[in-house]
Amino acid sequence: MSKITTLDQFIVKKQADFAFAGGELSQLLSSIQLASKIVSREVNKAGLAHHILGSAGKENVQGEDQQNLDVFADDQFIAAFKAQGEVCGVASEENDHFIAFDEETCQNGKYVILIDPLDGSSNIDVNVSIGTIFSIYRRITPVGTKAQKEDFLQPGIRQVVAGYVIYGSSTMLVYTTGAGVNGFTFDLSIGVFCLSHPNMQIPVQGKIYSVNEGNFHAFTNEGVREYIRWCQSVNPNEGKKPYTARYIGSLVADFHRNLIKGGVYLYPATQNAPEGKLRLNYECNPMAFLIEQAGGKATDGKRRIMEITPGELHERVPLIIGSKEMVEDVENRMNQHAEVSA
Ligand code: AHM
Ligand code: MG
Repeated sequence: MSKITTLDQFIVKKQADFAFAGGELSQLLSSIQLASKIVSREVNKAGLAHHILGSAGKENVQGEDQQNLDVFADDQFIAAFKAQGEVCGVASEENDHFIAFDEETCQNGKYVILIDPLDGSSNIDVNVSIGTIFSIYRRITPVGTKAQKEDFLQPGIRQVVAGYVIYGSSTMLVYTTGAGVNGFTFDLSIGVFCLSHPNMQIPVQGKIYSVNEGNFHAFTNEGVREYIRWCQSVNPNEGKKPYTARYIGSLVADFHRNLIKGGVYLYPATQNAPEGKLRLNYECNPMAFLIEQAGGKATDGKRRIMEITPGELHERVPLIIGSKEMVEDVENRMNQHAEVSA
């Protein structure tokens, strides 16, 4: 029998990599594991269970239709964090305001979580990969009190753990504590996440560019269009196109593929979304932490994503993320052009 390392065993082995107590990391990740296994089960059933498809009839804070599974995932993650005591509050894409747990046990928790419980929600109904994205910080306010807004508005460089779960052809959990990136595949037959992608590194150059080209004429920076035109054109020296396009429309899935193969993902500012579409706190920052740990880069075109101090919980930023040289190429082109407003 080949040797298997489970996520729990891995955490124990790597305790020294976590700046704080190893037991805390294992507790935090055990809540994430538990909720993601439940969500994974429901995602897999979604095609069969008709009642779980479609909109829940409510709009979230961004004015988008919520789907039942979004709400389900949100409930599962929040319940798992609450049950366990390390976390004093949660900010989620699905809730307008952060939730500060009332329980005394939770107020003694040292961590806050920012989470997109089910990202890529437009792909739920169509059997396409979706994911959970999470980011964990040490709280700023004193232990034993209720979590406050400032606990949730810290720049990405202060993250202590970040990761995602992808619900794809298999379910995977990928995370970092600032000591590299490791990926674990869920083995359904034994019900555990097993180390399958140790020490993930993104190639410095790749061949994939991922962008919603339907927005081509709406991008507010000409450098972005110039970059896309270059990606589409035949290189006269090589007689072929430099890159190929791959775009799923689920950040987790596009990111995961590019992390493994090398590539660049762009969601720049558009006329309708002059700040970009993706949320700094629970989409861009965790992905930025992961990509930097894997040797890549994340920028909004001007600033390193992880150095931006958030002003709002649901703040949006443009995101260019992936292989280092490809991100720099986009950034250079963007900086040669002024932003054109709508
Ligand atoms: P969501 O949080 O509502 O699912 O939106 C975020 C998603 C990302 O997963 C994805 O990369 C992007 O939105 C796709 O947007 P678009 O459909 O505009 O290309
Ligand atoms: Mg999202």
